[in-house]
Amino acid sequence: MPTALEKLIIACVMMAALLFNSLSLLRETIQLLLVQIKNSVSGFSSNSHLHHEVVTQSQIGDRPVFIVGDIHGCFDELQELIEAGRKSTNDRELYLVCAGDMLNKGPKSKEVLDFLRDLMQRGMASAVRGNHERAILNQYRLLSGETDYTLPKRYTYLNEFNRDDFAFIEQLPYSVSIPHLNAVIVHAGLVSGIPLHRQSCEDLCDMRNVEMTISFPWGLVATAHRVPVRGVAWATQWQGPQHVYFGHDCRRGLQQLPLATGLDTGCVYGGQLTGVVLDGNSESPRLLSVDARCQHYRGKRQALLEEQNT
Ligand SMILES: [Mn+2]
Repeated sequence: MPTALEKLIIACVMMAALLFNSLSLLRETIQLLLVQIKNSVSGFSSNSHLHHEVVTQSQIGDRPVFIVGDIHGCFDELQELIEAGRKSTNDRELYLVCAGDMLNKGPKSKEVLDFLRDLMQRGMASAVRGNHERAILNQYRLLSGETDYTLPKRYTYLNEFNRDDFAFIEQLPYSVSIPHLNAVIVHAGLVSGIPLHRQSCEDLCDMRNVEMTISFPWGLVATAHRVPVRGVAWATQWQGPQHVYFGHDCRRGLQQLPLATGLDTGCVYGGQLTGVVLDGNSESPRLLSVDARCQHYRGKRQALLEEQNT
């Protein structure tokens, strides 16, 4: 028979376990609510299935998947990279997946859009949206809302876009999952430990870092940051189970981690356009890059450095 003291200890342990469980449940509920509030404030609908596309094995068939980083209107480099991808697979047809920021900054955004839409209509490609697609949609909203709205200089090329073009951008998902390859593609990043449908759409588009803090009574809490001043590169904290392929972080360039691959190698700034071939038959993913034809766009930071050097 347990003594009174032992009974008290058992009761205390059980109470603590109950309290811990309730707190975990409460934390999860609050997290979900916060994401929903964040998403709805940013104008995202609560239909998470619209945001997260799943591409099945039967859709892809035996085609190798070719995931390409930030294109930013670099149409010629994209064509060259796809050609290199085909050659590397003995001229097999590829299933293209773009990791966001396909448009803006570079010289041929309209050509990239038309090319991708054509591939998608033929079931040969998928793409996620990046922060630049989001910026284009913001411009479109302003354009359709205000009669005398003038596009800022860097967006004047959107005058060539028609309603269907914007509708195409609007339907792009925030993530593409390919379960049979254990792969998920997002533009910017993911917070480890949170299921896809509970992630903030905004963070998927523009996070770079994640900061882990311990707070009472929630325990370890992860916060995503767009500006990489606080925390560390999110990919270094990613625990899986899927391998994440992403873009958005050209300052860090090519990132090769056990469960995450960063593909933005700054083509539009005169760097390279990079893609990775995932072939269900072959052992390891194959990285391919082509050089930019020229420096299509000068980033703010780049311009500052050049000024300091002259
Ligand atoms: Mn981006």
